[in-house]
Amino acid sequence: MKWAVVVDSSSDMACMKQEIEEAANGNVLFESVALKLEAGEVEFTDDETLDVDEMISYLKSYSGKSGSASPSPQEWYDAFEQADNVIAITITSELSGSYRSACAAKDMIQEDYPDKNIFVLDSKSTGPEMVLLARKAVSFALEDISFDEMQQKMLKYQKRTHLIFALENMDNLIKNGRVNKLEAGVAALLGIKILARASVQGTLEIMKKARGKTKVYDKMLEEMLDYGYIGGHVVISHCNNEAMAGYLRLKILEKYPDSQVDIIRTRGLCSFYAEEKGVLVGYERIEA
Ligand code: X90
Repeated sequence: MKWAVVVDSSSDMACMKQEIEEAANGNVLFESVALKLEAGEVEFTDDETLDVDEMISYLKSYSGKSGSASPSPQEWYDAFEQADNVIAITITSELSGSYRSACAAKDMIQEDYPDKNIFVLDSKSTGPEMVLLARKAVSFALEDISFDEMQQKMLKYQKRTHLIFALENMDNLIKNGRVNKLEAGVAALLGIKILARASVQGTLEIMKKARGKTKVYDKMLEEMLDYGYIGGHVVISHCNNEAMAGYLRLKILEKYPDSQVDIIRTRGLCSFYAEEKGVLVGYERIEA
């Protein structure tokens, strides 16, 4: 196998292996490497076998300490070993050790297999923006481009992809130190939704706070348009919020009827941090 595209499970892609490999006619290998969620003695592995609803209801009934863990270098290594050319796409290195783990795995592989090429891309983001990046990497791999071209093209494409999200609850982000407590604090008040985005550096940047059922999603679309969205691909990932994901999709299609808007469900990691009703949107901007 010439190319492998490997993501971590923060991309919500753990169940997409078959679909992606079939669409690529078996010419590209796809793997998702799992992060883990821990609640006391119980551990959830964010792979294709995880029952996300069961995890969410367990966490609802559990009041102790909970957290997450990035994949080990060995887990990345096992995926990297399967191809000659590999592109790995990780959750932002600002919030997780996943990128560092993948880089350690790359060093191990290059000791053992000096001829393999591994490119580890820090998405500076997560969730649906990683879906856009991974899909693009698969399509470049099918063009049979060189390893250097893959790196250049992906870094160029990454400049055009973006992540914006609306959250109703930031408890797990705050408790695990992934967001500034003072900044987020007011979100704890009932009925307030937070609009935030992945900053250029890959940190969580709070933009607005809004009340009301649809207001935050209207603002989200306004921000997307301000930021250069003119009808490219959009991937919406939601945690039990089909209604608002659908609402947003409709609004985008009203404005740009030809755009492709896919809706997927958050899996383990993003369900844990984005929490019930969280909606994450990855989109493409105009060419810089
Ligand atoms: O290594 C680990 O334990 C994983 C830690 C991940 C922490 C943040 C996950 C966020 C998931 C919620 C909002 C998106 C924030 C993106 C900012 C760049 C989804």
